[in-house]
Amino acid sequence: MIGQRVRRREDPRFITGRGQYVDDLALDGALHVSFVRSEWAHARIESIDTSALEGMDGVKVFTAADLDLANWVGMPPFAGRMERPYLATGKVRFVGEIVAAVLAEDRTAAVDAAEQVWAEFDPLPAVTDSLQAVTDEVLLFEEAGSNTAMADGPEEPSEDLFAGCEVVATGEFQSQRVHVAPIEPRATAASWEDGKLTIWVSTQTPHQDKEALAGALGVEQSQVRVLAPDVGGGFGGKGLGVEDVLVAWLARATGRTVRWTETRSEHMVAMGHGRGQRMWFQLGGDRDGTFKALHLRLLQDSGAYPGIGAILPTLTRLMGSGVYRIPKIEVRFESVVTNTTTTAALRGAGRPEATQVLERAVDVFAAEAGLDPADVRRRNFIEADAFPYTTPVGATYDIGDYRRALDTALETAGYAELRAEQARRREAGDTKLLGIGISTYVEITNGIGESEYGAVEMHEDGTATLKTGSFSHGQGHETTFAQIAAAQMGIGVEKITVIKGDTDRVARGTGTYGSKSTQIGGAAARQAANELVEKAKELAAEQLEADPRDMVLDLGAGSFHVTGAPSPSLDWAQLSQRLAASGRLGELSVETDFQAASPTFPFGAHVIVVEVDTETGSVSLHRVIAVDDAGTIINPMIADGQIHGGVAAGIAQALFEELAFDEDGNPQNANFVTYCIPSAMEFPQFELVRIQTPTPVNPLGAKGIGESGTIGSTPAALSAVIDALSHLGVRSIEMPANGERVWRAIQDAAAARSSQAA
Ligand code: MCN
Repeated sequence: MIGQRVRRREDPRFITGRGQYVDDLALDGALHVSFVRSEWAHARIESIDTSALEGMDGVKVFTAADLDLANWVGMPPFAGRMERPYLATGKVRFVGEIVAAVLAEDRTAAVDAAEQVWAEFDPLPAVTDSLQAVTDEVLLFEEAGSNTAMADGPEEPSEDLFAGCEVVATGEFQSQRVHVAPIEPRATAASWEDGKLTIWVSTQTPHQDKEALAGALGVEQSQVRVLAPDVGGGFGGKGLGVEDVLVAWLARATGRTVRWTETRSEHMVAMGHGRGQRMWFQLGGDRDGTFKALHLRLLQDSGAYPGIGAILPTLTRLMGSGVYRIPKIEVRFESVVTNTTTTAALRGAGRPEATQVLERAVDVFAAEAGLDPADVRRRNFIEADAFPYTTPVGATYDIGDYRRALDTALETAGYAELRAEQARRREAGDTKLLGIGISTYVEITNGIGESEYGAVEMHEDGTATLKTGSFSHGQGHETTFAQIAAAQMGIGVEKITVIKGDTDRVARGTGTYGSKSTQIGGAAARQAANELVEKAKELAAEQLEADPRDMVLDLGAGSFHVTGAPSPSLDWAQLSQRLAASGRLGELSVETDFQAASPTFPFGAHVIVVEVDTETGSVSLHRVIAVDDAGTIINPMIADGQIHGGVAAGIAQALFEELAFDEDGNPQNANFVTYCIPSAMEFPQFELVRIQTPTPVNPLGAKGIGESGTIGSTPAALSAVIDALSHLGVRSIEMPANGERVWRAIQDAAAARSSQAA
């Protein structure tokens, strides 16, 4: 079962339109909420006039004055300093902040009524850039006295950090703000019955949401049931939001079921954005390519109300050494608030930024030392016999073979031939130049070494239910977790139903983020299945009047017998039926928690080849080679799908996507007409090569795969564009590197060449 390309069991449901998302729920008599959102990025609220709604049939309106909720706190360190009122009070701090909630009997009536709310604002200067925010000239939270939400590390490198370095490569790098963009925007519905809240949320973390909801609403956790039905993607961005709490509160206040489904353009300003980190690097070493010291300065744009986005630089710092042996590393980070949508987690969350800046630094170093970028990487790899390896920034890598990953990628790419083709085109004066980008990465999954819940129970017909505290919102756990349990129990995958996302049916859980589900949720499923097998052996021994110590499970047949004597035997169904007959079937169930010993560190190497049209700046992808190591692979088909999605998302940041704001803080492209999400049309067939270095950290040997593609691909794609133009003198291009920006880089380099010649 482990390592088999079992087809995703959830797909027939999705493909035939039978998925059940929150917005599909038939909730008779529900009120619809429409949020009135600020069109100002930074302004004092002078007044909110709702009088036009008076007398409108079935319409109710709520402003901050009506609420009895304490403020929303994005993360504990920001409590008391930078909190968000659920409905704006005093001032608004970003375009999209909620000013009022309007309820009506149907969705269109709610939207129409919301348009009749009139608020007067007194505009304030907007802080739209982290560089501007850090000056503190305009403050978002006057009482906090600073726009800095969080900062750590020495401001300047130690005096002797680069002592003895023959080369110090320096540069600036911008990991621009991008959208999470799941296919399903957020949607929530809530109703109260006998003091108990039932809330349906499009989320990744049902159990954490239950705890947070209980806290926010001032009720016991037992008074909250969170149900997450099918979720159309989360990519790190879906968890409990202010809107979800408001919907629950409004349902309580009105005594009615209340529901909300985000529109796409609302979603683009209201759900947390990803990335938004500006970085400066100094990488020092010797002319032969050996690294000696690294300094990073990270400036995170947290958006208006700091939350998880503000603490992500700690992960960037943690992964600051990458796959390289760098004796000395110093990192300074600051997270600042700006008058923009709050930043949050997006596939990779803090780790892509580390790989992006480090791989850029390595390329610049290689160029300055006059060395091949692949050779520089090889010279500095942490070698395969060095694990476990602790970096100067405090990460202890479990296991890796970085050299093998790069060699495999370059061999698959045909590196020497690609370089020859690149040279041929340059010499021929071709206007379609070839660029080859290399990236090697290591990332961290199950970052804080969490535990996860798993339970298995047998039914009379020999089928089983597997309950997990992980949550699948596209990853395919219904298939892979069933594979894991089936492998231990010797029954077919189709006999195991995976239950998740219902806090009344699944006792506890942490949800899904940080690509941790397989290594802890999957490991919990395995542990539960194993414990069930042990219980079943005892119960079968009792039935067969044998010594439990002699009982074995024949995994091929899924039946229990005495060792060396295949008959008599009892298969799972027979055993279950016998136990059910005596009212003892309940004994065939197990609940357990798997505690991981530590995080795991998946790694890989990506090679991306692009063609750059020097006349237009247009970039097209020529080849994408991805070598990713996530240890033991449970289902190669699903793992490939994860890499495909991840690689596409990573390349999208490098070449296509960017959320832009004007100087007043107005989003410039908050819809799918102007925000450039690439489609399958833009991508070549991905060439995936798998290597498997099982981790010693869990019995499955599995590390996470959900984010690796994103982390490895962005630097390779950007580097390929710069590489194509390096002989023209182009040294750096900001992301997304495509079209006008590339064309300008070519023109600027030409101008610099001619002014040098003059
Ligand atoms: N898998 C495997 N072998 C491994 C590791 C994983 O077969 N060694 C399989 C798993 O069993 C699972 C899938 O690959 O079916 C992803 O597993 P894992 O790497 O454990 O990641 P999670 O399940 O915890 O998913 C989280 C991860 C994250 S953090 C983001 S962001 C992301 C991603 O997954 N968001 C996604 N992939 C996504 N895929 C879809 N379709 N939608 C999202 O929102």
